[in-house]
Amino acid sequence: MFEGASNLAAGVDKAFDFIFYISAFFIIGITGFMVFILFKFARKRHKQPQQFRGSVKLEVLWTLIPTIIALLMFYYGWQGFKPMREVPKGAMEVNAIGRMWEWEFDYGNGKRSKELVLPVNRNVKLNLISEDVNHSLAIPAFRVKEDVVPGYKNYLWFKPTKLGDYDIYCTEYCGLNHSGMLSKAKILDSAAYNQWLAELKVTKVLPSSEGLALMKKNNCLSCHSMSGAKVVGPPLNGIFGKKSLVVTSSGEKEITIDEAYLKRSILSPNDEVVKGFPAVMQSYKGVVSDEDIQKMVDYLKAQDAE
Ligand SMILES: [Cu+2]
Repeated sequence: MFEGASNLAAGVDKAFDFIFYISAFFIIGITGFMVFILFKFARKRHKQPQQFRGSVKLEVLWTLIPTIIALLMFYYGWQGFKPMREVPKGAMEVNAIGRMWEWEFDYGNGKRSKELVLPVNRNVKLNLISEDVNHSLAIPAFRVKEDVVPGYKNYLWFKPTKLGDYDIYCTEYCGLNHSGMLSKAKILDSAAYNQWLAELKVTKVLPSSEGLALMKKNNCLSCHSMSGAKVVGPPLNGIFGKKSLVVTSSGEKEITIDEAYLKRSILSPNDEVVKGFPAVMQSYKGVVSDEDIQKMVDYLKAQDAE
């Protein structure tokens, strides 16, 4: 296995190596023994095969030995796993946000980046937050992987021990572009990290995520992405104020996406459908209150300011 780059790597590698070598020993041993037996006890002409009854000695051995091996596997696995759930005091905290289909890392005070940048030799706790569906954050070089589940507070921690760039994957199938949900962990020395953080621009903090919560509640995000990806309907991020070609019953026309258009699109969605998308959305008239619609529209409006 490639070399680990965190304090947790040694424990994981030990368990992995133990299981790997035991497995290799038995697959070679059993196959070899089987081939040997095939030749040694091949049927000979005019000879009756010998008959056996059970053997207590053999049965005790083939129960005891595998039990001991399995318990040892558990022991090494547990030893590697236990420290992963015990976050040391004073660890720096970063929010790791998963959404269809990208990772974003939040260092506090509105500072966010798409790559995880960290100082070497410092304990880091990642708070795992999902904005939509189940994801899983995996950084193989650090030997860490944890599920990122909406509404559930999960975390992982590690101490990067080597400078360099390491791959980040999503390892829970989360839809169309799951395999493209990639990022990098960049480990810098502490001076370079401090400089990077100081130069990182503050992303506009959005006024309220209430609108987003309402959009989730009403299943808007089942068909519309907030990442620019095309799902069933057009993506909803950064659209406010933009021009768009729509199809109406009397032909195509160009409209500006303003508050009025967004509201019309919720109440009578099939009157003006963005070109290239099917007219399949249900009306939310009477389903969502005017007040809630306003909150969702406000949220979409704020999304434009980046
Ligand atoms: Cu994912």
